[in-house]
Amino acid sequence: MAFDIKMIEKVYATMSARVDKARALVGRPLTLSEKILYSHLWEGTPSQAFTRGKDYVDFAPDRVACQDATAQMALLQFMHAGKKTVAVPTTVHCDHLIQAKVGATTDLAVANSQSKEVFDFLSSVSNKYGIGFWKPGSGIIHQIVLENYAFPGGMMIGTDSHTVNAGGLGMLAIGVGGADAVDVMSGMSWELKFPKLIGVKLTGKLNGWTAPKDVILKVADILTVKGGTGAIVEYFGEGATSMSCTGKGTICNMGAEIGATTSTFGYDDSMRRYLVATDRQAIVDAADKVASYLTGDDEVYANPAQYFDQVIEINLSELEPHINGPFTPDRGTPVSKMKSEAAANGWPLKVEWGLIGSCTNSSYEDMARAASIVEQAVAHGITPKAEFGINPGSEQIRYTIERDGIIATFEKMGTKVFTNACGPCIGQWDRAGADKGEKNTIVHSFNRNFSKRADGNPNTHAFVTSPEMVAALAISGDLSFNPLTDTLLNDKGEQVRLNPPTGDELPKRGFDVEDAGFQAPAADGSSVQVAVSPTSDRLQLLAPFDAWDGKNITGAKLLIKAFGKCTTDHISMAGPWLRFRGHLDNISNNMLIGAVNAFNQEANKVKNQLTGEFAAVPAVQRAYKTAGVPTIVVGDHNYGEGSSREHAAMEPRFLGVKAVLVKSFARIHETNLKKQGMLALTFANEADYDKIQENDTINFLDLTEFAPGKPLTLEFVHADGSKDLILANHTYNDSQIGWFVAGSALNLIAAGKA
Ligand code: MIC
Ligand code: SF4
Repeated sequence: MAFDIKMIEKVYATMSARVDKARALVGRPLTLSEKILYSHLWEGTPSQAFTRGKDYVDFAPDRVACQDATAQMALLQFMHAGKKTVAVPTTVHCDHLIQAKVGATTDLAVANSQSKEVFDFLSSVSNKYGIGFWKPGSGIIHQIVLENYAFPGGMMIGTDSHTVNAGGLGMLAIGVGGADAVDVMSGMSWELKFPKLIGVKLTGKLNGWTAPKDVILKVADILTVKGGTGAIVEYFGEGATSMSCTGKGTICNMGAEIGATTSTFGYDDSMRRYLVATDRQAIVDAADKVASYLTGDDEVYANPAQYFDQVIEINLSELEPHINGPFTPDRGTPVSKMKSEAAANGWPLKVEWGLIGSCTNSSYEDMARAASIVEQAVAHGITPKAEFGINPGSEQIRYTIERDGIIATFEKMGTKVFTNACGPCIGQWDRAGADKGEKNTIVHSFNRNFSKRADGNPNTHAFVTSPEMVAALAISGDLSFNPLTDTLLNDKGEQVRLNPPTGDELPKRGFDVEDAGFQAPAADGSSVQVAVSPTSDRLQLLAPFDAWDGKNITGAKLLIKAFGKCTTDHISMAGPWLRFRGHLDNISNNMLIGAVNAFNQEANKVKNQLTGEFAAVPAVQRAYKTAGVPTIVVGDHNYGEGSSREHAAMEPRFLGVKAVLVKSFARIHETNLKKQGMLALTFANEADYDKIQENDTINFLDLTEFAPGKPLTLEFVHADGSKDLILANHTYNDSQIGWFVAGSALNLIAAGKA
């Protein structure tokens, strides 16, 4: 489990040499993001001034991390790559498949028995291929990575969109689909469009009720869910250095919600403190020697407008606590405006549940500050109005907060302590009464609040806020409660005010843990057997997808024209479906069931053009597949927002969808589609979306001339025989066209041609 100091020292040695060279080459000071990017160029990639947002560049990440729900597909693909061990340090974390219901001990035991087959599979594949395995209950992937593996100036990828959390420790950590991870685990380069750069200057200092969470809630409000697409967000300024390392992690974590490639902060004292507290003095020693390379050049931070594509400035001294939602993380409301906003929008004011946890807010500091609010409420004799649940981020955090009495404080208010895992954040929440579909409000410290995400109920209004605000709102039971100005009634009939939260950034007595839950791989895994039962409904070995037949796709039918927001939760829902993440055929039965059909505004009800009947999307698509009819999917902006789950790309591929044509894509989803041999296309003219009709038949006219930079022409034949020619842009380069031709990127690796 130990971090690899030799590897880190090597990264730092390369860094000093390459950064100076790059600075000379581009002829100007460099941002931190550029320093890390240049020092991780794939060996042989020429150092040059890359065009941001345009040039595809090959990189060599230092690490890979996978979580259980995506690792199954990633490792099933890796098994086809024909390698003996992974080429770079890799870990697998069991965190998504554990339900929150009764409380940690029972829930973990249930998960261990219900998902035994999957955990055994992940454990044995890890053992075989030299992968570190973190057992169920050890914690959430991103907290464990921050505690053990992240280091300033490093670059890592992970099969989860919130891999970006490690930016809190000065890394460039990027979420990818499993197929991208397979490239790196197989010893190949990893390709990324050279990102644009957004600078966020933080002035002033957080105070009172305001927390790091509010910084990102504000940034999300400014940039919206697609404002960070294709960009790295780099934070700097006095406000950045004055906050904790885990607080920085929170901010970077939720950068996924604005579509950012990743976010990061320069190396500073907060990182030193965190590294020391997590037993990594050796990294501090190494990093201190190259400290100037681990942050942006002074000129950059003094004149950010000259070096970043966009600059945002936030004064932390004036920032108010925010509550974002419902249904989207970028709808920001400052706490003082909640009363009027909720009334204007008809949001239920009564808070039913407060949940603290998820990879974005489950650090020691988060728990300590939230507990300080609970402590006050208890001391004042205030009875909490809502139910309360917490998920600690890791066993190390749980053990330490138990030792320090923080769990006992939470329990004084009847708080349920769930397993160190994702739990309610990914719909693994067996919430009593959720199936009744009542309109209700919950508040949580997670990052995402898409419809149905936490409890499956489309009428649950989920609001995202800081852990301390979750505590205050759950105690008051009122969404419009403003702890800065309002009072609460105690059991003696007195009006009392809560003081602002307090709490240690790091445990005074250090972290402690008995069994962190790590399993090291076998030194030689060649004799380890990996068994997948052919009758399993949870795991299925993959069969390669067919190569392109070299012809234009003709006679394709429109499967669905998706209306409005279509996140990966809409395309491949999590919650109850997580159990099928290792079985492509079974999980394909959730394909696009959450997407709204633009023609009838209903979810999971589309026309089967062969019969004229309406049915569920997966059923209609299976009917087309059986009839040998190709299909295409049409969508709106930011299609595939959210998760890195490649199931959202593999399912349509598996069921015979050929192309996805949308106004714009979220980054990871676009790459996932390409990797799986699909056509990911965007309207050259967005208004053409309106021309697409329910009974359309589609012919590609020039797919045989598929080439980089050349739009494709699609003919849409309408029911009355009239036609529209629609121009579709794409971002495929030569090697990506190779994936399409071969049927998938993996087909090329397996054939030894990648
Ligand atoms: C999420 O937060 O949506 C998830 C679940 O962690 C996903 C990964 C997955 O779908 O397994 C993510 O963010 O990438
Ligand atoms: Fe888990 Fe939620 Fe974090 Fe995704 S966002 S990794 S589901 S805790």
